[in-house]
Amino acid sequence: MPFTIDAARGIFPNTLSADAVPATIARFAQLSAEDQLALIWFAYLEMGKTITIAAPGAANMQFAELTMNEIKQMDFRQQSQVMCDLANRADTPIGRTYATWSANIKLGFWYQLGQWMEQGLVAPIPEGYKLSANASAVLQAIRNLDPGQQITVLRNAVVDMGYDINKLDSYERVAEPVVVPQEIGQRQKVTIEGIDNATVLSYMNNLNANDFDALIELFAPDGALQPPFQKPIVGKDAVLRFFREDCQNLKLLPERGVEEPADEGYKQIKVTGKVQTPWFGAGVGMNMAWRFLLNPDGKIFFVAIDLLASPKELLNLVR
Ligand code: 45D
Repeated sequence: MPFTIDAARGIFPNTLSADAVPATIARFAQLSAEDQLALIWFAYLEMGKTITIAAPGAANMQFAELTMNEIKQMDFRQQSQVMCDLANRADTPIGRTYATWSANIKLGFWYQLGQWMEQGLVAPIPEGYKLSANASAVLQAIRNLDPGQQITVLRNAVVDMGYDINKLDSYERVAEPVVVPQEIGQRQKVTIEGIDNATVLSYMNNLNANDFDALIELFAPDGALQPPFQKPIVGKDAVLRFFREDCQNLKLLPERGVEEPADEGYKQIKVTGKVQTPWFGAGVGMNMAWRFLLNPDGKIFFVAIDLLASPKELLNLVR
């Protein structure tokens, strides 16, 4: 086999991803739980002035409902404790339940808590709460990011909370049900300047249509997908599970790309463009790159998805 996954990760090495995101998350993780919660609250309020989060669907919220109701019954002191425990990744029953949820269920849970905090049903951040100097600096760093990077920081902060799932002996993952793929007649096809590769075009079109069964057939059996700021997910089963759990209702808006031969009959293709998440719709366009490595059969051996450092990177197609 000419390529390893590790070697494939290095294709198109000039691609500048938004390093400010993991750097900000690392600084955030050093803060006290109280500072973390207050900081997210302030960031969330500020962002809310310019962008709106879509309310999660009921199908999504039902999985968090028992826990949400439990929290609603508590007094303010207990509620604050639950939120701090989540930020501290403490080993508590709620922390363990939270750990089993998909990213979207975790986000829906916090969305609801945020609403209840505003309505006075859940303990608010104390009035006049003063962030530590470090926390203020992290908040300022978030203000300086572009909106696509800001929502990625928020998402990562939420996903990292709760007990560490790897420390649980056995558990069942909880994710929202998979929607039916969009009907063929309803589907729109993307066009990408400089790219006519059928695998890449089908990748975009199938993901946009939530057609994960067709999408996974574009991958080689040992193929891998690397989401932004993560390690590669390897093998068709694991990639399909990721699509079903984490990738529903995305909107991929690829714009341009380059295609060139690689060693031993492989082909490398870089595409740049925008991606929208159902949480923010057209309100936030994230600047993204896809770096594909196709095997000689035209199957995806590797694809990395990167959040780009700046809009300028959309035009960076150098090899
Ligand atoms: O702690 O080609 C309070 C892949 C205060 C698939 C709060 C992809 C207290 C392949 C405010 C209550 C997926 C990789 C908290 C493409 C507190 C592929 C609440 C890319 C936490 C293109 C906070 C997809 C709240 C991408 C409610 C890049 C925060 C998708 C809510 C990116 C934050 C999606 C939300 C992103 C953030 C979504 C809803 C970045 C959502 C972010």
